[in-house]
Amino acid sequence: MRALRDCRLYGIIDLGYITRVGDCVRIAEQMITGGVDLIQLRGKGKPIDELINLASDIHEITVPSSTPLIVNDHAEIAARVPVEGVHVGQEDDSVLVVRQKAGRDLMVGKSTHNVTQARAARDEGADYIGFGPIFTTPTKPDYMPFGLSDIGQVHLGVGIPIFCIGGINIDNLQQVIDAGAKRVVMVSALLKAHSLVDYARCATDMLA
Ligand code: 3NM
Repeated sequence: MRALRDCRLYGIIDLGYITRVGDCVRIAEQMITGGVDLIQLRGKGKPIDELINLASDIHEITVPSSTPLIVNDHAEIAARVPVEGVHVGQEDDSVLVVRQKAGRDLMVGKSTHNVTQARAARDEGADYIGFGPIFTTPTKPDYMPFGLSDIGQVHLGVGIPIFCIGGINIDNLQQVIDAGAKRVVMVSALLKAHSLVDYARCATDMLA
């Protein structure tokens, strides 16, 4: 499996953007072809059983390409499907509880929204953090973006991989990189792209 330190572009298959759930495997394939390093399955409000089946189908194609598959929120999925990790938010289970529920020592990522939370997530044992929202995002419209200003600071002291997130697309990616980011998450930009493969290739080239 690809190590986190080698991951630059993180793609999220967010079911909120996908009209046919049956498209998820094809989308994962396109992400892999385009060079996405790490994939998350996110299905807010979807039944766990549906997410278990989807995670299992997607995992069959992520494994041969050594692409880690992370599931959002539910450690219960990781107890049933051998995905590589679980991602949690500030209001969700602690890193320890995630590993207990999953019953194994898998990767755990945590969403953080300021530098203090970023350090706390590291101290709690998170393997990586999301850091955002950098820009206004259609995926989480109620979140107040904080811009580029803290990206430099969070990269100084946290010591685990940091994925900047929130409203990032090809048009603003260079600004995010210039502010100090090495890794980013893209959700809507990738899922709405005319060609997901070409879009992802362009982003991975910029992050290389
Ligand atoms: N988490 P897009 S922002 C899922 O700041 C998520 O923690 C965020 O989607 C955070 O790339 C976000 O479409 C949405 O803006 C990112």
